[in-house]
Amino acid sequence: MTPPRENHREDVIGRANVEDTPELLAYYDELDTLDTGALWTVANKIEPWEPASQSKPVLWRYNDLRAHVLRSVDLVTPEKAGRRVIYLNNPGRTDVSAAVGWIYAGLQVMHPGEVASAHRHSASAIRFIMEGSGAYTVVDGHKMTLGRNDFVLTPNGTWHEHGVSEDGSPCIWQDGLDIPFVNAMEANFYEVHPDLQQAVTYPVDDMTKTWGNPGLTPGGGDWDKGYSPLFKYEWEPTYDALTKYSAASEPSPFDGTLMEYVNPVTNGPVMQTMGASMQMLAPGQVTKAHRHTGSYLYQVAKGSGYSLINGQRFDWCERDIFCVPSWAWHEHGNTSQTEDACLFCLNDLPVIRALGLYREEAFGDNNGHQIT
Ligand code: 1HN
Repeated sequence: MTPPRENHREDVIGRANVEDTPELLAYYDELDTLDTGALWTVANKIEPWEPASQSKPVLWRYNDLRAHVLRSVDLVTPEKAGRRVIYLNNPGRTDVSAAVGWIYAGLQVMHPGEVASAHRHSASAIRFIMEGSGAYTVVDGHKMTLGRNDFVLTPNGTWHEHGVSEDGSPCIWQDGLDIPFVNAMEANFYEVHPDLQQAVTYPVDDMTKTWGNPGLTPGGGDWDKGYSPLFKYEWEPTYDALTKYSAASEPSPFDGTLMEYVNPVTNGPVMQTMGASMQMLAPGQVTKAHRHTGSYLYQVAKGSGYSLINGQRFDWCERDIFCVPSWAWHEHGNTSQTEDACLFCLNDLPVIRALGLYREEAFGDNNGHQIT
């Protein structure tokens, strides 16, 4: 797939190429006793020619996971477990419990009438509702009601708790957090709410009603936090926007019709560390392959199709989750000739972009399609 480049050879001039001798090995041992090392022994590893992701491309089929997630209800209580979650453990990232790159994700279940206690931490979260009715989240006193394909932000440092109303049905949602990243930065704090529950101090869904009106911003409304005041992003307006945008524009050859969720105050990402987008693939649409830096976790919000990731094919349907590791070639196809397909994507692009690390490349050969 990736055509080998001439300068990928390890013996190229300017790259470390020192053979072990008894004298050198003894020298390395001496350095080791002083908590030091010779750079040329690790240089090629710590300075790869291009990103070499530890993460594997993985597809998590909802059909396989759903029953296991539901079973946790009989096995543990929210009081004892804190949160009832089955997390996505990428085989290349088990050391940091990540789904891909530095992103954690899990499937959480709650039954009607259940409430999980309030807490806050330095990690930020995006909760995407997969099934059920009556789910809600309270963030710093703002209560958001949540339906299928809606998502809610619980940003860095905000008190948050979740529940499902008595008249609802069992709910399953995807939690996506930047925990591995915040831990890698060694900056994670965690605190339980002193009262275990927080008071709802604003009208229900006030943030959506205030900040979620297209083309309008509240008079005198000020907001200077590092995350979006629009705590909840709803499916209906998202799907409506994609439908209109796709009718008025040519799709990107790589992404189909893609829209990024934004903070309405800055037009930038919804949070400082994690961003989100929704992309629509028209019936029968097949994209060309490209790759870019950043880690991406996809959730199939609607439809069915497939993705080729580094030459491997993954067939997906609604509610499946799959990841595209940094710098992995990927292309998508909608296998339905009548229905569109929508992919929700959680990513670390805000970090990648803010640090000037974004790079993108189109697959040049074979008319832009990977050879499988
Ligand atoms: C968390 O706060 C939630 O609030 C879910 O529901 C999963 C995983 C690790 C750390 C915090 C939640 C989490 C989490």
